[in-house]
Amino acid sequence: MGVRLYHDLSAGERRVPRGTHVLGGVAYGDVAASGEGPVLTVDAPVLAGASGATSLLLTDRPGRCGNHGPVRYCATDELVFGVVQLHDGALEAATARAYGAVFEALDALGYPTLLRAWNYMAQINEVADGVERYRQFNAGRQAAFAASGRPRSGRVPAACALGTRAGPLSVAFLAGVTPFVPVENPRQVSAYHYPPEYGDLSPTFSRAGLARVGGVDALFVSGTAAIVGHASLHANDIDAQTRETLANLEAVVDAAGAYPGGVRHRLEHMDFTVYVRHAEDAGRVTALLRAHVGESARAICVQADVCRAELLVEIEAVGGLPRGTET
Ligand code: 3EB
Repeated sequence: MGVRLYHDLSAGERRVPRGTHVLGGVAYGDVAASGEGPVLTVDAPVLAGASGATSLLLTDRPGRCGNHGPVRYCATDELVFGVVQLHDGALEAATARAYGAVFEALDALGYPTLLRAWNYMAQINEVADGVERYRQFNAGRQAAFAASGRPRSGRVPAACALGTRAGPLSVAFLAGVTPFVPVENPRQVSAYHYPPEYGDLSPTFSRAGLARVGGVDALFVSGTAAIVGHASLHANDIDAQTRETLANLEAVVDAAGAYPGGVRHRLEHMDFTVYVRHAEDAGRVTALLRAHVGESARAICVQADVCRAELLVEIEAVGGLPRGTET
């Protein structure tokens, strides 16, 4: 079954192309809720001209949708997209519960391979009970991977983790039945090998995942920032952080293309979600992105806190999926 990526930059009601169905997605800012498909609503303002934006995966036939515990999902024969939101007064425990629920759903439904996760939480850089909330999230996430018998390094999903203005811990995921190829960035220490200075338990994600989705070779590039080795670079310099981020994106896409039998993706043909810590940086970041990948670059731009306090920008990308267009 065909799968398409639909980046909708309009607020208000979603109008998906005729003859397509929402497998799931993420909605930012001011978007009207809709009953169809599991779409995670994220309380983060959309910038650069729009007041709301939605990133959806569309299928040409309706999926089988339902609930498993706190997880809402829609599935095709090869893929399942799901969302879970849990109140997170105690973020580490809430994260372990959320991921535990995701893994239970995947086991019950028969989709063993978690390919991509989107993570959002309020006050991501605040210290609560002596530990930064992002670090609590990492501890809960890693514990849940271990508890489900999944690896905590190597074959781990692509991901992103961002701060919202308010709201519960919110996780969306895409999983499948066949293995995917995890991709690392030669310029960066793997996040699952970050040293303890960034938290006692390291983040459980790959820099990207190559997967066969809807009959095409898709590349899901994780949230990418101005980190080289394991260090954040260019404090307080949005232009330099953006350029470093673009260099990292190029390096990941290159690394993905080096796999035998792998398809070469090009940044020029990918779809982006840009997260800026400060709304006033949106224009600079999107200008630098366009200068790098072309004026027709398709980017959703969102104001969100990034998971290290000194990072001002994070960019994620999807390649290979055909684009849904409005009819
Ligand atoms: C980094 O490279 C920046 O915790 O799931 C990027 C993508 C980041 C995913 C995650 C964090 C995550 O470490 C932050």
